[in-house]
Amino acid sequence: MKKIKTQVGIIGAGPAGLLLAQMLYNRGIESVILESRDRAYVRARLRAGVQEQNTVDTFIKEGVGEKLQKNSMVHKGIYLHFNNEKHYLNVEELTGGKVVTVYGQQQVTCDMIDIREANGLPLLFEAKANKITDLREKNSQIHFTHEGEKKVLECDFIAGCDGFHGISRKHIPKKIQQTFQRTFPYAWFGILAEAPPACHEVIYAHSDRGFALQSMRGPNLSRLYLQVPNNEDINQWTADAFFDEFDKRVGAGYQVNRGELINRGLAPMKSFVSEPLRYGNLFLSGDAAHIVPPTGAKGMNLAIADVKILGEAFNRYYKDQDDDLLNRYSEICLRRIWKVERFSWWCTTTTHIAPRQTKFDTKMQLATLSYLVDSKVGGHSFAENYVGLSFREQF
Ligand code: RFL
Ligand code: PHB
Repeated sequence: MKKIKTQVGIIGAGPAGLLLAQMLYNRGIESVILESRDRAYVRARLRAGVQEQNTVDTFIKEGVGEKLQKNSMVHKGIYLHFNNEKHYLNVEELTGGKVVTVYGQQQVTCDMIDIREANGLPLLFEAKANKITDLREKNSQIHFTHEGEKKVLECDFIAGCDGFHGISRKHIPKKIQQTFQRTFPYAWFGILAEAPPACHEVIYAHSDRGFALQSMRGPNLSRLYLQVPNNEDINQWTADAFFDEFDKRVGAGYQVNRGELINRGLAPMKSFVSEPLRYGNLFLSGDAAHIVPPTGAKGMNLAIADVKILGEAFNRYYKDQDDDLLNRYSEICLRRIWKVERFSWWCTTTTHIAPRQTKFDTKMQLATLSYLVDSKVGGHSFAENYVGLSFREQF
């Protein structure tokens, strides 16, 4: 069986795995990325759009932010629509100057793949990790299949960056692993339309008909979402039916710009955390350890926050033989993870209509939204979370 060796074996070429590999490269640490999907699939996967300042700063600092700086859009606030009224929350003002950046996860993933390949560094596509062994020994092994052959990657450490459906998390023994979860009784039907966004910033809309969200991926690309039942057959929807429903939900006279639908997908909504993030030589990062419902745009940002700490922890280990940050990795990340889980759960339950919701529940949602736009304190708390919690308490 073919055996390769590296310092850090990374499972998964999503934003978490790719950024970690880049951080390690910048610090002179070797890594190999194993990715089960093919290159074209990974490059085309449409997902997140809104990046916190922390995330953008990290991409720039690690040398993968050049295209992002040229082609992204800065958003200084959000529109909240409810009760058929439009309200603006000036996030920049509420946070003393912080903003978010709209640049597709798909684009930043492509940028990181291009940079890794241009540097001639190992990134194996169609390389599926099947099993991990010897997690508590000096060296651990990832057993994977590549080019029809079974192979082994031997490493000092393994970074499980293989998303929610990956294999890494399953290697933490049940007697030490605790999981916490909540599924929501609705999903997001998301489309990408060839049409200029009718509003230059993101709109979150509460309506009796269900939630709607307008975002974008460029000056001529609208990214729109509608709350739908979990089992919705999204292929039944015509483009016009989608846009008609969208306008009704956003209300306040809003009219979306219509165009050809170039992508459609159904995203389930789930909150999930697995504790701890470490077992022996295995470290989980990103969706492999936790997921949030997409309302509030936190999933990728949280993945990047984990990696920022893990990359630094590996650096201290290899540079100074200091394993203190590796030992505290799980605890440090979990403090942030639970705050972000709370925000995403709160954004979701405040703006979506649950199947058996009462009129009282709806009044509570509307009062909460109204408090956000009428009270400086309410707005401030939302804005602080939306732009991304500070890292100050963490290292
Ligand atoms: P990923 O991106 O899922 O990458 C995991 C990678 O691991 C590979 N893999 C394996 N490779 C080898 N062997 C195996 N056995 C493997 N098993 C899996 C997979 O093929 C994949 O390439 O996880 P990562 O890196 O942790 O990144 C997490 C983010 O992708 C995710 O949190 C966000 O997309 C969530 N999200 C959003 N996050 C934001 O920060 N801002 C947003 O605006 C935002 N919008 C969204 C979102 C997610 C959405 N969906 C589709 C759930 C909007 C939507 C609709
Ligand atoms: C997106 O652009 O895909 C997006 C924007 C805001 C969200 C979630 C997703 O809250």
